[in-house]
Amino acid sequence: MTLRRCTDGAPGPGGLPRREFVRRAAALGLGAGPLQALLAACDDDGTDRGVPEQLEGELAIYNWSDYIAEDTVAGFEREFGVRVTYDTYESNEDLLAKLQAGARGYDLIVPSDYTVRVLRALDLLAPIDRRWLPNWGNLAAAFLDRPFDPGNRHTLPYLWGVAGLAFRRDLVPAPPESWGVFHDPSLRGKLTQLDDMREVIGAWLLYRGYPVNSRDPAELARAKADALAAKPNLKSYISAPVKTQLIAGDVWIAHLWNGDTTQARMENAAIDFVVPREGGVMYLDSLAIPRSAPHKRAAHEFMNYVLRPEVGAAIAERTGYGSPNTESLALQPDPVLPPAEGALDRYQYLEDLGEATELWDRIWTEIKAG
Ligand code: SPD
Repeated sequence: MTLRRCTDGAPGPGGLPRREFVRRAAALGLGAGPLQALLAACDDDGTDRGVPEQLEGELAIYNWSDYIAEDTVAGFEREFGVRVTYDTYESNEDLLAKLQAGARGYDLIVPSDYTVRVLRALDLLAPIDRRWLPNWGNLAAAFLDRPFDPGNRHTLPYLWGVAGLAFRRDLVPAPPESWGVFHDPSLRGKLTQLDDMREVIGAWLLYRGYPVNSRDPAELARAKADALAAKPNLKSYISAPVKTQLIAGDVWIAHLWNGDTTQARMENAAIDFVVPREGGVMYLDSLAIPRSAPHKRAAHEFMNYVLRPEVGAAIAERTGYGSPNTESLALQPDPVLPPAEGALDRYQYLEDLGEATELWDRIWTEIKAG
């Protein structure tokens, strides 16, 4: 059993020396408030206890909304006798804010690629113990060993997807082709963009042919101007919950992820999805265990459960996203497959912005207030 002190020599979360923790947090653009919360993120008695042998009776999951099959949790509870509490969020920034505010009861979270990098840099994730994951071998190599977590020491690939445009084929005058569709005044009030800083500013950067992770103030100023020019046409910034408005026809074109669009299409066959010609954002979301998780053994058991072919397939089927599990893909009648080699250059991954996070935060606040 690993016993790692959090409090020796007044260190920060996860046993990092306090000065080193503050240095890394500042490099990530975190201000004084979040820093204080993170400095309080050790276990109550100041230790990280590793993974116990004994399966705990509880598990707290914090996941994106609409990102699991109906019976995944119930099946796990029944089989393992573990009581699960389940909360949802709508963006990586919501997840980060919650953890930064000192939330400590979660055992499993589902951060995206760039957010994993931020959480790892702050030493807020517990290492994964493969001893408890005999189903690990079901994962396709293409989804492992990504730059945000070399060697998958802290994450297990869960689902992948892309951001683009969901639209009502029967209501729009013509299928959208460009992120610039949000500038069309004839569609005023029928358009939404994701309530997600990285996706919205990222989309406007793509529109101008800039890198989606730009740190260049001039490029970011251009993206801000484009976002503000689109704003009068938007009904709102809204993420997954926009599905009901698309289904009802109150929204005709929504900046959305492919899987959520598929879920909406299950209710209304006139809903379609396109990646604009300027390109889209691709992502990989992963299961991870916060260092402060009280039930690490149950968290590992759930991870291993999700890795079962039939459980992973049910999740991918229900959510409409791509599974990184080879055995699950084999069970799906019409699985979402990664773009072909030649089409991959249409997509970019979001990366940790480091010190530029502050600038992006400021621009996003100004866009929302504008
Ligand atoms: N309904 C939940 C969809 C989850 C999407 N993950 C988003 C990645 C953001 N870059």
